[in-house]
Formats: sequence, C-alpha cells, structure tokens
Amino acid sequence: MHDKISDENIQRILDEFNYAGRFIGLAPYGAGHINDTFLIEFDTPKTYYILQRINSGIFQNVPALMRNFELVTDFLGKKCLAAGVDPKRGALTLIYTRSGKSYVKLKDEYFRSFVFIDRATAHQSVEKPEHFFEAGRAFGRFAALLGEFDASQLFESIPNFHDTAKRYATFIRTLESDTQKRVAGVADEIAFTLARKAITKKVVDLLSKNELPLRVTHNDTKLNNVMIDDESGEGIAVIDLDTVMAGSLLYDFGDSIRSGCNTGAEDEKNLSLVHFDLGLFESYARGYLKEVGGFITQKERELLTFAPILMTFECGMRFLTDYLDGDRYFKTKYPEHNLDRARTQYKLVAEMEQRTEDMKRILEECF
Ligand code: ADP
Ligand code: GN1
Ligand code: MG
Repeated sequence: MHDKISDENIQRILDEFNYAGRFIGLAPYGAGHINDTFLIEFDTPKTYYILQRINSGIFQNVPALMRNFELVTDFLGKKCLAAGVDPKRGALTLIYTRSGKSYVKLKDEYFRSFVFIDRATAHQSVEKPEHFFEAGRAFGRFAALLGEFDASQLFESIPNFHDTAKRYATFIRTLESDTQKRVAGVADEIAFTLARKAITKKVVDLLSKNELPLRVTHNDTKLNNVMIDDESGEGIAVIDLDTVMAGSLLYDFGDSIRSGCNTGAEDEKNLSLVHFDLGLFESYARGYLKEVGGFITQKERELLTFAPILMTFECGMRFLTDYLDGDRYFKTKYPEHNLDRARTQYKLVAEMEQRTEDMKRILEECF
C-alpha cells in the first residue's frame, strides 16, 4: 500500500496543477510496482485525473526523467492529431502546473499528473485473446512511431536497464553478501539462475557489435502498461513512459510475452496454475508484427523466440535479487512476495525453453 499524501501536500498539489472542477477526493489506484499512483476526483464537471508520486529512490534525476516525458508525450500527442485521433485517449497526456512545469516538488517528494484515460482498462491478465492482439498492435505502433524520434534527446532514466549480463553480476554480488540471510532457502532458484549465465550476454553483445539496431523502446511493455478501450477492445494508448530509452525491440516483444502469456498471476503461489500459453503468444505476435513487420531486421526476427526467454529470465532474476536484498526495489505486500514472483517467472522460462520450436513455427506463419 502507498504512503498517504499529507493533507498539506494535497492542498499544495491542488494549488499547483491546473485542475478543473471542485476537489472531491483521491484514492490509491492501479497495480504498478514502482510509483505510487492515485485516482483524483473532481466534481462539476465530474472529472478524474491520475496523480503519481514518482519513485525518486529509483529515478534519481526527476527533472531529466520528466523532460523525457514532455518530449515523448508531446511527440505522440502530435502523431495522434495528425492521424485524427483524440490525443487525450490515444496518448498519455501530462497536466502542467500553473507555472508550466510537468511535475511538482514538495520537500523530497515529486508529483506528476495525467489525464485519466477513462472507459479503458490496463488489464492485469489477458481476459480475451483479441485484447492481447490489440496490445501487440499498440506496442508495435508505439515502436513504429518512435522510429522517427531522435533517441539522443533522451536521458537514460535507469542506466543499463536491460543489460542482462550486468544484472547477472548484481545477482552474484547480492548472493555473495547475503545480507538478509535468505540465500539458504532458495537453492533451487539460485541453481536455475547460475545455469543460465550464458544467455545473459547474447543481446547486449549483438547490440554492442551493431548486429542488432538500437531503437527508441519502451522497455516495460507489460500488459498493464497499455490501455484497452472497454467498448471497442482496441489498444488505444501506451502508458508508463519512465523507461522509454534506447534499447532493443526484442526487449519490448519479450516483456509483453512474459507478462501476457502467463496463465496465472505474476505472483501466483500455486505453480500448477502457471503456464506459458502459446495461443496467446500467437495473438500478440500477430498484432505486434502487423505494425513492425515492415522494418524489423533479419537478426531481430531470428531472435523473437529467444526474447521472451531472456526477458522472463531477467525479470525472475531481478525479483530473486530483490528478495535476497531485502525487497528494496519492487513494492511487496508480504516477505516472500518477490520470491513468489521469481518462481512464476522461472516456471515460465522452463516452459518457454521447451516450446521454442513451436514459437518458431508460429512466427513463420505470422510472417
Ligand atoms: P508504475 O510505474 O508504478 O507501474 P504506471 O504509470 O504504470 O505506474 O501506473 C500504474 C497504473 O495506473 C497503470 O497500470 C494503470 O492501471 C493506471 N494508470 C496510469 N496512468 C493512467 C492514465 N493516464 N489513465 C488511466 N489509468 C492510468
Ligand atoms: C515493473 O512499473 P511496472 O510495475 O509497470 C518494472 C519492470 C518489471 C515489472 C515486473 C521501472 O514494472 O521492469 O518488468 O515491474 N519497472 C521498472 O512486473 O523497474
Ligand atoms: Mg506500470
């Protein structure tokens, strides 16, 4: 659960942002693992906004992070207008303060606010395969549009975010220090991680040799970071732009498959409910490739079956590292929460490894 926003800070926030209507109240909202998100309600006219307390422990240069947000939301908003789409539904829209800033700093806390995209849902899991096809289209469109965006303008909000080899090194250091005395209880998960050291270098090496292109990528393409229109079922807007940086298209494809093709919850304790769903893999791949098929390189194509394995492994390793480190990064609700998450990810990795040929066949049909 989030820390409350003090009454004094709420008053300051209301004074700073240019909200319409009479303030009714605010409540915690959504299921993100990083920022504190609130839904804020106004009356006459009835209006909602999203208010976020930015995780400034993770994002240590908030002004530079918010400059990224300004640039990307402005770029995408203009693309919506050019396509005849309402930018307030087709893109994340920042609320600016009376003095024209995209965030408010109150002592050591930072707040930002967005137009609330209503009549649409950021689903936690796939309810209908068509939704996942649409999520693929939305993230694919995002990649295609940002192909025209100059990556050099972007600040690297989390350095080496998907450098899986560096994340592996961090895992080893955390294991060796064992500050929480949790290592003894997770021998199987540690063995699973160590056995996969070799895969951690593959994509970073190809990027450094220019055999894979660096693109502007989202880097956190999980299902609950895309809004699906409740009525039409269309994927209308990509949200959570904290990690938009230069990266590989494989990261974005892989992370969506990681999050959406799981038949169970990310933190499901009963692993017999957790499986890699190939039908959903096909739905997403069809949607995504419809949008990126025109520019994806041969090397990227070849690695589309590896990408989900890499991203799911990386995510599992991050959860396990955070568990060993005393749960300092991801929000948790109970002491074993990160461990439960790591276990679901590793179960998925094992199944994905066995289904590589099936993924390959499906992708060939899609192409
Ligand atoms: P985190 O970085 O913590 O994941 P997000 O930016 O993804 O934070 O926001 C958390 C959740 O809040 C999202 O999954 C979604 O449910 C909801 N949300 C965020 N922004 C909006 C928005 N503009 N309109 C509607 N819902 C939103
Ligand atoms: C975090 O912010 P959120 O909840 O959308 C994390 C992702 C992980 C994901 C796992 C900035 O995503 O990298 O894949 O949790 N975001 C950040 O669910 O670390
Ligand atoms: Mg999110």
